Amino acid sequence: MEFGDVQETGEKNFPKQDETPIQYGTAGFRTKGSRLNHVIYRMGVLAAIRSATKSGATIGVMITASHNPEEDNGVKLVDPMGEMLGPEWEKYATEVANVPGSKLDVTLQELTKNLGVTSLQSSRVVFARDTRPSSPVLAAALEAGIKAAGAQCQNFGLLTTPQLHYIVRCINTNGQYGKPTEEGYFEKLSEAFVKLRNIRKAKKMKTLEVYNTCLYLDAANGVGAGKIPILQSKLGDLLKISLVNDGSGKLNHECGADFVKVQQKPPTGVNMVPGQRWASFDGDADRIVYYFMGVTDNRFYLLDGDKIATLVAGYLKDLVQETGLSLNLGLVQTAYANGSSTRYITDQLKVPVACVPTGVKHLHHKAQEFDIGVYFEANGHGTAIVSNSSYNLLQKTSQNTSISDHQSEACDLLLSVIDLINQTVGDAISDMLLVEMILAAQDWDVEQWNKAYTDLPNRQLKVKVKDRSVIQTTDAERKASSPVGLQSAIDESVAKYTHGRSFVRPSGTEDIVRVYAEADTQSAADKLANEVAVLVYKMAGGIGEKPKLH
Ligand code: 16G
Ligand code: MG
Repeated sequence: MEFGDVQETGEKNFPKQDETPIQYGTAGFRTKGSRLNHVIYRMGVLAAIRSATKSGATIGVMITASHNPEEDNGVKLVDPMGEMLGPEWEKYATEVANVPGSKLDVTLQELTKNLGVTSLQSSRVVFARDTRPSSPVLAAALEAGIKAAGAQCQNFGLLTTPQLHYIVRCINTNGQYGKPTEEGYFEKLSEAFVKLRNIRKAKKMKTLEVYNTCLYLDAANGVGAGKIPILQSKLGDLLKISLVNDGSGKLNHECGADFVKVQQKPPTGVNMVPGQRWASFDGDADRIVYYFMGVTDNRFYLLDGDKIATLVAGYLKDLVQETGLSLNLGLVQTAYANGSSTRYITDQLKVPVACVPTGVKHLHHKAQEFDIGVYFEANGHGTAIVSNSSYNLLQKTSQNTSISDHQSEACDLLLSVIDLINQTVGDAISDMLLVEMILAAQDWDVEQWNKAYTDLPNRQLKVKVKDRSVIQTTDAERKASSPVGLQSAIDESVAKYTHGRSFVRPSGTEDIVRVYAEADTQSAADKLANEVAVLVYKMAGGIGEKPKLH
């Protein structure tokens, strides 16, 4: 097919800025915002092609670099059901982003020929952006790309990443999943939340002390911050949110879910009082972690993705049981899941656990194997998904007059819980409401929630190497298959520590190798992490300063 003036406009207005190759990684392209003009223009064209291969279904494009520093930016494509771009297309995205400007036309022609695409007239692309200073300019580049390709486009302005995923799914299900607007998103979530909270009130169960206190929320100065007042206006007194890092400060700077999780401390500058319930979003609000300061010991406690996963899985398991239906529920984690959480899920909750490589696409994919699949990365990205057949069965059963009231109520309750969940992708706002609802349902405060199990102390380190691809992994990243000898050396180190566990993997987002270690004490975990970092440095071509043993 012909690409009109796509190449000409690209060369003129969005020329390639440098020759350093850029790759569509685990979460799209991510680098300095100033390098992305041409990449994002071209992704507009690619999204139009993707739409054509999906019979004109709407494709989403989100401009954000999540938890990265403010000067970075990025772009990711959203597939028709609100999932992340099919992994088989990552190579096309990489190719289109990297070809010289003068070869854009021929590259696109070849690609469309191979894909059997002959027209982009009925392609549809919707897009949104986060609050980074570079985002408006990049959004204009994207729009130019979509229009140059001849596709229809709609700009949703400032949205969180999960809101855009939601909207894409609503559009492509003709509104079955909800109304395809930000208003529709808040309506769906808040209606489900209010309903679930009122069911409890009607039953006159215990007073919910936890609800008389407010939730303190660090919004990382990101796009999620601006959404909280909208949510608050819909929830009234059912949940009081006190916002910090509300967008007036620097994005992700010493705040946000990533900072809190990695540093294992509160955002800088906040005044935490023991017993208060705190949560942090990341910059595009697709991750959330909770935390608090112990009332008796003044210590900082983190309730990360693993703790959220166990809370959600435990609650859903009980509810499924009450429905009397035999729906199989499973939980998906990555190697970063704390060993204690995996043990708790297996031994106490008795829910099957699967482990997959890092990256939402792997977790989401695996979770689809269950009737109800809960997935969370330890970093706070996660959600639950329900198969269509299970959803239909629940709907049918809730209206079945020959079952007990208790059973049909449980079905109804579960359907509302499902409405509260953004099934397309991890969503900080939806996860927050889910956690708040479950805490209320259990009459738990954060300390009680935290008591379910005790995290093993752990440590993450980064090692710089010449070429991180020399590290290859297997067994869901839990074992290194290359370089030869590295895994047996890691095994030897691990064997010296009680409850020791460690693995290494090349980062998908930074030019480094990540080391994870856990053990029975913090100093043992630190020491093990250091030992393994030294092994990586020695055996995988470390550069720069050598990691030092504690
Ligand atoms: C990306 C992934 C996240 C993963 C992280 C790992 C998505 C949407 N995001 O942010 O799931 O935990 O990369 O980063 O897939 P790393 O490879 O640098 O450790
Ligand atoms: Mg994010």
